[in-house]
Amino acid sequence: MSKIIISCAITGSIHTPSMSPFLPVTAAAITEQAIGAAEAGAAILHLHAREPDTGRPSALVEHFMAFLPAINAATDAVVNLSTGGSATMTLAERLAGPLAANPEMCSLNMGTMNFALYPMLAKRTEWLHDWEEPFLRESDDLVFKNTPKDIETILTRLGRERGARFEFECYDVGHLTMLAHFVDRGLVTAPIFIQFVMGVLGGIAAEPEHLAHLKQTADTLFGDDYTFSVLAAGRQQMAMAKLCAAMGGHVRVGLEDNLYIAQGRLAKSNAEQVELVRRMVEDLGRVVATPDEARAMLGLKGRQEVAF
Ligand code: KMH
Ligand code: ZN
Repeated sequence: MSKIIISCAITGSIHTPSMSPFLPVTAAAITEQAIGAAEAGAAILHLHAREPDTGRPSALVEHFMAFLPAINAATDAVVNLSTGGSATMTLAERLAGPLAANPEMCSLNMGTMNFALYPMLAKRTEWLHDWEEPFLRESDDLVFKNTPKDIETILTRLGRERGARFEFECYDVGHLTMLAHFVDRGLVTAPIFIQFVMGVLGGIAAEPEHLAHLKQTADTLFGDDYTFSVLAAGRQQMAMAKLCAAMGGHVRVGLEDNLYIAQGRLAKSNAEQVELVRRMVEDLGRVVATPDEARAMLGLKGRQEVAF
């Protein structure tokens, strides 16, 4: 089996500050936790930006630039910026940070979908900030827009024009067909890095039989041209990571996807999750890839090409 790439998604735009005191939202906290995750073994850092005083998801370039240089100075980890941002943002807003920062990697979401966050309302009634409750409640009538035109725009402006390569986030089997369509159009080239995103309400559930089906479908569509990873949102995060590692895949952890380290126990940092998944995959006999080994496996352009 290949060396295993551990990705860590540091803060995201799904969880809100009231859900965990350990969710990093300031530039200093995002920086500190990204460095800690890299030191624990994460080869790829997946990053969103937030408004420092309220923790609200932000599309502002200044909020990305408040932490990117410090992270880049302190680690050689691959920086992977979100083009998903938040489902509340326009595509132009979602692309502002990545276009300015010119990262080695970006996420790319392979289909329009529901992205239901409102079930998390059931867990609390008190909120630190006014934006949190409506942000979650209004997700019942929100479309996370990723049309073929949007996908082509991202592939062109960040891929062809700036040399970024992608974490193709596939939340369902049909997203794999869409990805194959863009391979057929010549807009996606090997090595193809597919992130099976499981457990989001609006996408495929985080169940072993679905992971097996996703992999079997990807094997048929992409053969030796792809490599796969899994992220499971919520309580299935570590179980699905372990299963995926046993299947020869890569893994993603981080507080973007799950706030807990065990049932009922909040993770105190992203590094805590990286340390746990590292122990798990090494117990399975997998060897963790360094950032440069990940660059070689994924065909990345190198740190010298970024703009931060
Ligand atoms: N925050 C979600 C709306 C990505 O980073 O591209 C989508 C997301 C995936 O986080
Ligand atoms: Zn993300």
